[in-house]
Amino acid sequence: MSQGHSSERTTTVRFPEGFLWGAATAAYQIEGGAEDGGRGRSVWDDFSHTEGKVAHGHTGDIACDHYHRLDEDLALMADLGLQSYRFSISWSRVLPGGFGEVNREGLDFYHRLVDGLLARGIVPNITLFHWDLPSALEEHGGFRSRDTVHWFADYAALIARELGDRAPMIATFNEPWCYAYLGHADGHHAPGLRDDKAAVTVAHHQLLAHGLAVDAMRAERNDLSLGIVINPSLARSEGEPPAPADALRRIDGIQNRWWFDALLTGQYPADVMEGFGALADAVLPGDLEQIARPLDWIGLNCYFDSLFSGLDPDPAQAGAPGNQPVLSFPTVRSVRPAPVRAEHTDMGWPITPDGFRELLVRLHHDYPDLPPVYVTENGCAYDDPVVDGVCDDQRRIAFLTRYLTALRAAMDDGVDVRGYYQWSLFDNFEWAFGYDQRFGLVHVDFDTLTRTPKASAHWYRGVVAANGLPG
Ligand code: IFM
Repeated sequence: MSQGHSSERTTTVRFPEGFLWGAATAAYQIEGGAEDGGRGRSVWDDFSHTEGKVAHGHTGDIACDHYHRLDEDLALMADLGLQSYRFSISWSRVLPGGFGEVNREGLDFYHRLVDGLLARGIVPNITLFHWDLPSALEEHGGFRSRDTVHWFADYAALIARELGDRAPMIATFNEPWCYAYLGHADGHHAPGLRDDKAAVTVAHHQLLAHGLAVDAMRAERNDLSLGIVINPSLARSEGEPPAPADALRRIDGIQNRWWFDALLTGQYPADVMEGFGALADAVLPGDLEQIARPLDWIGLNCYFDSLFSGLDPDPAQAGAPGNQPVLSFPTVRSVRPAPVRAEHTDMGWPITPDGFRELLVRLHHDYPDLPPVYVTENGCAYDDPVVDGVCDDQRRIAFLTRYLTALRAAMDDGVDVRGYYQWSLFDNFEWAFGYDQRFGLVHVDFDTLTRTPKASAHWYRGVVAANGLPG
């Protein structure tokens, strides 16, 4: 890889000294090695091996084969000049049964990863749960069961004990909204349920598990830097008929306020609780106090504004495909996803850097106790081929330029952002989309597993080195 830009280079958008630049991945999306080293199964193994759940029947069995290519991948990270690497731990690799006997071989993989990062001057940023719940726990009711909350805290304590001395930056959950609602309300993700009450229960139990895990980890070590990763998104009306304001407020409550209110104010939003009614029976006295433990930082995964239209009242359109209510939001039945905008990524996601800035500023204003922020994910899917050894993904560079400019503007507006992680380091297993959606800075050929840094990887190396966007 070329040496890129020097830190002396003139930049148009500079970030504060000490700003941390990284890239992120998740265990099931890259590791592979599904059968290796004593790893237990997870709900994503079961889901992806169920016919019809994932595009083309793709699975994470091999993925990027990161489990077997650790040294090559560490060298790649160093070559990219990454200052930090955010990864998740496969719970079932270290605790095949979810609790009880530790799988030393699995744990050793993460020891090697952490040591390998530190040897290259890269700060590890661990996520404990990125959706791959051990199947053994799903058999006990998964996060629908309060028992799992305690097993998660035990698992967190184990990781703090084993890795916390060298990797103190630990997030409990990644995007608990997705695991709750995509996994349990609309069935698009593992474990594939369609049950609103289960979804709300899982939303709550993840937060409770977070709070217990924070205590359990702090009991192991008092020098950890603990956080959680949320995926907030502005809910907006677009198109005709307009989405009713009360539905947008409810969506905002479920996607955004539920998490931030609980974590930072110790209360769930009253309007959301009222809307949920008996769906929220899992919330017991004392839970909110446990959830609202002080945090060292909060991770935000930001991609796009959520755009909705109202349902078309024309009876002829009532059952038409584009007129379906948003199933993954319990009790929201009067809106549908807005038509895909002209300006979108391969995921069909709108490109909304102004919304990104507005969202950050809003969180800063609405939550006086918002801890320092890391943008733990941001990125885009584009399918650009490798031609003569080059993957010229100019659309990704354009996208990132706009989002990083918006991020810097939000910081000028007062938001305390300490770092930014590009999603993702590699093209990888994009959940129900299989390997169709390519988010990586590094292209992966899923036949040969050859890694090819894209143009954006070279560009990002320059951003990191210059601590800002090249002028
Ligand atoms: O790939 C996912 C990741 O696992 C969680 N955040 C969003 C990414 C893109 O969909």
